[in-house]
Amino acid sequence: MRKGIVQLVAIGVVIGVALTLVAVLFQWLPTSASEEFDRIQALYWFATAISIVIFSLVAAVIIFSVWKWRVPLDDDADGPPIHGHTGLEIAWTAVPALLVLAIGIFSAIVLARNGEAGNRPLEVEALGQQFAWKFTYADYDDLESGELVLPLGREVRFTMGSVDVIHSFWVPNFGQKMDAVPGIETEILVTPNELGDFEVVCTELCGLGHATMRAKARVVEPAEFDAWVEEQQA
Ligand SMILES: [Cu+2]
Repeated sequence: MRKGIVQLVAIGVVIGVALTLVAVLFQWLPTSASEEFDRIQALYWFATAISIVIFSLVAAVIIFSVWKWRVPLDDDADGPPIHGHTGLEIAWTAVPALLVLAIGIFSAIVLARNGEAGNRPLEVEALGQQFAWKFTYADYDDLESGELVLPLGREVRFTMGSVDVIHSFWVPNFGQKMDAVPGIETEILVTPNELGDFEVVCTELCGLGHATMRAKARVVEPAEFDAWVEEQQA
């Protein structure tokens, strides 16, 4: 019995370590460049850690059972009668319920925080048209730009619109994505927290030129942003 438990745990640990390596050594998600994506990634790792533990446990029990309790091919006898185990059944119902609840609460918090517009976000309208994006800065005399330039650390509220078909605004590194639908105003919040060049991608098949519907997103220091605005307005 004692030896069996040690073997079972050992199998579980080996599976858990292998899965952890697969989760950590490969880059599954784009590098985060926004506060919103940081929260989403925290949630992702929380759910992944829980999944690894549960999967390792279940797989270890299955492998151990197949290894220890396999009957010979010609054994047609009935197995021993099993009458269940109330404690075990309560545990395997309660524990997953609590884990799902924890993931649900964590998700609700992330969703609420990511949808919370702060004090005075920078307003940017992202207008989709086959096959380009146009960005309009309402706070700066409706300055228009084909390039998306954003100041570091300032919350941005994107308002999406489309003049023809459905498009979808997505910057993979911001972790936020929203459809741009003709006749409907949709919005999304992004707080860039990394400097650099990123890509704006249309992620809704919108016609023959869909694959080319891309724009550059550039996150710069606030001072550099002000200089850019001045230069554009001049
Ligand atoms: Cu498009």
